[in-house]
Amino acid sequence: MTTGYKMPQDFLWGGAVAAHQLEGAWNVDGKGVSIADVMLAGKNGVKRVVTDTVLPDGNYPNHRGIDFYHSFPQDFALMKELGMKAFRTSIAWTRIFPNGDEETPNEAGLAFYDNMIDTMIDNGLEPVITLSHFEMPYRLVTEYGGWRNRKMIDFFTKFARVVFERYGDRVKYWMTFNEINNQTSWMDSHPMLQNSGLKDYPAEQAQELMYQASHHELVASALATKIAHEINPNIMVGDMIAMNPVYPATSNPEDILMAQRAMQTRYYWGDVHALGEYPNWLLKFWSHKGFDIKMAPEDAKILKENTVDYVAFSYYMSWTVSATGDDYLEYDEEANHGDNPYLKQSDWGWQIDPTGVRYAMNWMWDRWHKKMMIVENGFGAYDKLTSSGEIHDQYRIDYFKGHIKSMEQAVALDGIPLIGYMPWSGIDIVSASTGEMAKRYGFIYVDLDDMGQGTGKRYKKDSFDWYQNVIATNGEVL
Ligand code: BGP
Repeated sequence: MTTGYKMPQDFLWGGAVAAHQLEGAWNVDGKGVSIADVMLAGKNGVKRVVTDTVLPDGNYPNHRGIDFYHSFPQDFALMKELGMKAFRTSIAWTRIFPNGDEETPNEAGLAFYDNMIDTMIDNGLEPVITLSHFEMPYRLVTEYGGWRNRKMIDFFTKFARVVFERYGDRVKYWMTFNEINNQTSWMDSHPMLQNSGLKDYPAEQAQELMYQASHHELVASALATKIAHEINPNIMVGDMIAMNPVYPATSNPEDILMAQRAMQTRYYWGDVHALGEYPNWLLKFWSHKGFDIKMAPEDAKILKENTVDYVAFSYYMSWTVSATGDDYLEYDEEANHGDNPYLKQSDWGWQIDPTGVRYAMNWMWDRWHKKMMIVENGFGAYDKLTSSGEIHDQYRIDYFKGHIKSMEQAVALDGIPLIGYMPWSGIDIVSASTGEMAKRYGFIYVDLDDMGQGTGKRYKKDSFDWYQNVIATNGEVL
C-alpha cells in the first residue's frame, strides 16, 4: 500500500529491546543480581512472583536471554541489513553497580557497553538508551526497601552520572525509567513495586507507598536530566510513558468523566516530567485518601527546572472504561475496564487499535508540547518456523501497516513533531509480562523456546523484508 506520506529525512526508523530481556549473561563479568534475575516467569497471563533466592540458571529465560551479550555484533549486522537507522536498548544497572551501593563502578560492565555502543554506531545505528528498564540491583530492594526509600535517588543519580560521563559523547537520546506510569496498573505485579515489597501491604497502604516511591523516581529522573545537561548540553533526556488511550465505554457523560480521570491517573507522570508539577486533582485525591506523600523542600524546584526534552512512549493498545458512581472518580483498572466492541484482540487479549496512535499523539501534544518518539509498538504472536526456515507473519505486517499509517497521519496531517519510531522488539526476546519466548515480537526469529532451549539461530521473518522496504521508502510504501 502506498500511503502518500513520507517521514522527515532524518527520521529514526529502528527497533527496541531491553537489557534483561535479551542479554543473558546474568552473572558474567562482575554483574550483580537484578530484580529481573529473581523473578519466576509466569505463563500466558499468570503473574510473576518474587523469590528471595536466585534461581538456578534455566528457570527464568532472562538468565540466558538470546545471548545478546555475546551475539550483538552479528545481530546489529542484521539490523543494518534491514536498514534500521536507530536502536533502543537499556543499560543493566547491575553491570555498572552490581549491588547498587558500591563506591566505584564495575569497569568490565562499562567496557561491555562501550563496545556495544561503538558497534551500534559502526552499523549506522543511532543509540537510544534507557537507564532503568524494569530492573534495579536486587540488594537495593532487600537492604533499603527499593524506591520507597529516598536514598534511592542518590544511588540512581550516581549510576546516571557515571553512564552519561562515559557514553554522553556518543549517545544523544536517553530515557530515565521505562513505562514509569505502569505502576498504577500493575499494583501487584509491576517489577519496581513488587520489588519494593509492596505486595505485602494492604491495598490502601500499598497505593500510598506507590505514590511515595514514584515521587522519588520523579525527582531522580529530574536530577538525572540536570546532570546530563551539565555534562553535555546536546543530550536529550526523555521520560518513557506507557501510552494506552482510555476511551469511555459509551457517550454517557459519567463514562466520559471516568475516561478523563483514567487518562489523568495514567499520565500524571507525564505531567510532572513535561510540565514540572503535580496536577491539582492528584493533590486533592491524596488529601481525600489521607495520603501523606513526603517531599523535600527542594523537590518542587528540581521538578520545575528540569523538565524532559522529549516524550518517549510505548503504544500497544487502547482501553475502555465505564463509570462506577464514585464522586472522587477513583480509577481502578479491575473495576472500570471493559472490552471495546469495535476492536479485535491479540492472543494475549491486547486490543488492536491503530487509530489510537493518532489520538494519543494529538492528546500528548496538546498537553505537553514536547517532541515525541515512539519507542515501542508491536504485535506479540506465536510464530511458526517452517521446515524451510521461513516465518510467514502477515498478521504482524498487518498490525504495523495500520499503526504506521496512523502515525504518519499524525505527523503529516496534524503536525506532530515525531523524531523516531522503534517497534518492539526488532529481534525475538523474552516477554516481560509472561517470561515466555513464545510471545514473539521481532522481525528476526530466534530459535529458542520458553526454557531457553534451541539452537539460538536467527531467521528473517516475512516482516523483515516488509519493514526493510518501509524504511527504504521512508514510510511511503507500507
Ligand atoms: C512493555 C515493556 C517491554 C515489553 C513490551 C511487550 O510493557 O516495556 O519490556 O516486553 O511491553 O510486553 P510483553 O513482553 O509482556 O509482551
